[in-house]
Formats: sequence, C-alpha cells, structure tokens
Amino acid sequence: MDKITKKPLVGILMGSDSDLPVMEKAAEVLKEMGVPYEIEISSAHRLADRTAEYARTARGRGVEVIIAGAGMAAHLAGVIAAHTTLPVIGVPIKSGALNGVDALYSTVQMPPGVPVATVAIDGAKNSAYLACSVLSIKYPEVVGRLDAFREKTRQGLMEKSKRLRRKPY
Ligand code: RP5
Repeated sequence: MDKITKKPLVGILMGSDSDLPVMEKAAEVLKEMGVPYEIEISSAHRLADRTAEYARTARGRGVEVIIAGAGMAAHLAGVIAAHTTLPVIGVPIKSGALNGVDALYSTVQMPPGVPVATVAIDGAKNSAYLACSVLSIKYPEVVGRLDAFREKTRQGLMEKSKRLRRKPY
C-alpha cells in the first residue's frame, strides 16, 4: 500500500485539441479524486513517434494508468497499448461523419495480447473512475474517495426519487 504524492499517476492523452471538451471531464474527475495526472495532445497519426515515445517512457516516469481519447480512425489508445504494458483505457470520441461509432470500433477491437479497456463514446468521466479503480488496488486513499463518491450519488438519487414521489398526479 502506497501514499499518493504530487507525481502524476495517470497520463491523459488526446489526439487533437478538438478532443479537449470531452477529455477535460476525465481531468475534472481525477482532480475531485485527488489523483495527480498529466495531460497532453499526441496523435497516433500526426505525432506517431512522439506517441510511441510517450508510451515507452510512461512507466519509468511513474505513470501507472494511461487514458487515451481520440475520434474517427481512433488508433491512439491501441498504439499506446502496443508500446506499454501499463493499463490503457480508451475513450472513443464523437466526431466526424460517423458520430463516434468509428472511434468506438477502432478503440475496442484490439487483437489478443494488446488490450485497451474501452469506455462508452465520450465516456471520459468513466475512464477516470476506472483509472481510480485500478489505482485503488495500491492506494487506500482512492478506495475511500470512490466509496464516498458512490455514497453521494446514491444519496442524491434517493433525494430525487423522494421529491418525485411527493409530486401529486
Ligand atoms: C482524431 O481526429 C482526433 O482525435 C480528433 O477526434 C479527430 C479530428 O481531429 P482534428 O481534425 O479536429 O484535429 O485524430
């Protein structure tokens, strides 16, 4: 069991700055959970060498989980997974003519031995919660924060349900 320091434990990558409105939601969740992260743009196609280098050096720099979001022919998460054995979480992004279905298929259909844990189209929030679940194996602080978040969600929904039940029909 370890203690969290200021060193980034999660690397968030995205293929383009146009992915930022979606991917910053992952950053927000990690901030709420007190998990340090680094965030960068690096494309599988337009910055191929840099992407490979990022993935190869991530473990050595102390990164423990990588989140990669990309749209259209989304190969970012897969290319990262090809260059590291760290857990890689892919976020297919809704962009282009096919509204993210292309990115979903490109991200999820990895060959055996090179897995990418793929969340829903634009599922950046869940990518961060999943990263927290992975980290919770080693960092007990994260377990407590995940439990507190689930409890807050539960309470909020119970409140909403109560308010709805009180409405006259
Ligand atoms: C992908 O192509 C990016 O991840 C982005 O979702 C999409 C469009 O990129 P831009 O043309 O907006 O840079 O590689």
